[in-house]
Amino acid sequence: MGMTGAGKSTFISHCTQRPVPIAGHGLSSCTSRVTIHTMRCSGRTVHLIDTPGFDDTGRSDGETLQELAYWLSEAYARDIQVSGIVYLHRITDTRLQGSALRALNAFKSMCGEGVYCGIVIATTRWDEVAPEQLDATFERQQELCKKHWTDIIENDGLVVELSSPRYHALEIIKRIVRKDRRFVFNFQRQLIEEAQPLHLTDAGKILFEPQFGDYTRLQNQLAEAQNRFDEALASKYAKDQQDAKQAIEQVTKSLTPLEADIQRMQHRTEEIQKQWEDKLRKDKESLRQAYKIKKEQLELKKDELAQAQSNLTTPVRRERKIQEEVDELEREKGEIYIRSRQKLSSRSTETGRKVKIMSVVGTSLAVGQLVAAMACTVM
Ligand SMILES: Nc1nc2c(ncn2[C@@H]2O[C@H](COP(=O)(O)OP(=O)(O)OP(=O)(O)O)[C@@H](O)[C@H]2O)c(=O)[nH]1
Ligand SMILES: [Mg+2]
Repeated sequence: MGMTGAGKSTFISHCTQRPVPIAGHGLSSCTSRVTIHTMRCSGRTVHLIDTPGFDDTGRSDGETLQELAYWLSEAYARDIQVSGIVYLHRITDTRLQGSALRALNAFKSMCGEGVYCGIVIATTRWDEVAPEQLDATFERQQELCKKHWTDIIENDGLVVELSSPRYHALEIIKRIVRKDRRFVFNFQRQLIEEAQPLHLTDAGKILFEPQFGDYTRLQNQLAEAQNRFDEALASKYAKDQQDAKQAIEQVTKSLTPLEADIQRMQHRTEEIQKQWEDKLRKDKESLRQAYKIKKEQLELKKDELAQAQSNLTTPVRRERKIQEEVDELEREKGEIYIRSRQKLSSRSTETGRKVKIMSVVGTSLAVGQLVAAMACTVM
């Protein structure tokens, strides 16, 4: 877990030795961001779950928390527990305040103190620290440990510098495997056992505090503007009417997107599950379409290449260019295929929630094999 851009996907890529998937190629249309990546470590199969980060410009925190709620409640319903949490933090960020601090506090509340011992805070971007800034950067990390991470450290959580990213990433995974623990998040208990809507969970309260503040303020402004408009109507004074109307329009413009977010936060688990299963189905379809299109493009390009090769007058340069295009299409098609296998699938709706299986598709295993693997290694 961690803020957007902290290095979560890169961390996973160090572990699995696969490239970080690039957005685009029909993948950008996917709403869901949680992906599963499988690796072997110390003779065990390890499933790494990549999560979206808060404070993403392309998406509200409400949607991100909702996706995490979906994934965590699905896992809880199936008795699948997390063995460890890696929280990524960019050490080059000079300040921890505002939305970043709120996201950290929401993360801590999501875990709950009982899970702190399973947290490894991994600091990234050490390669960007100039030698003359190293001391100051270590000091900053110490300050973070004292000020913001103390509770995690006091409860046996760990802070690791990813200065040799691949080596340290693997060491972290080895430690988690060695400890062989299973955790239930505070967030999971609140969502499922206490049936709390998102905004009343501890994490939701922290994360949405500013939105609720803005919402109340805008609603008051709207009521005020509405009163002014009514008064202007009664006085029949055209300029006042015009001004009040403009104020109403302006407030409504800011209020509408907030309202959608607020509504999302008030959802309970069953609604979230229904919505996300629907989104996953749509994602699956859009990936299937993207794969189909890429395959057709590839076949056409291959035909073009065969024709160019059989035609003796084709310049070598042209033939090479078409070959490059074929290679690129092959790569893109392969990427879509891998990506579709890293997605949570919507199989859960087809199989029913009572069956204790994990509704995921792994990177290198068939669904059946992965389900068996999850049953053995994660439960
Ligand atoms: N120099 C440097 N760049 C890094 C490091 N870790 C990640 N990056 C880069 O930072 C950018 C963001 O990294 P990601 O791994 O995609 O970040 P993320 O946490 O998955 O971000 P979201 O998926 O948006 O939540 C990428 O361009 C990475 O190459 C690091 O240790 N050093
Ligand atoms: Mg990522």
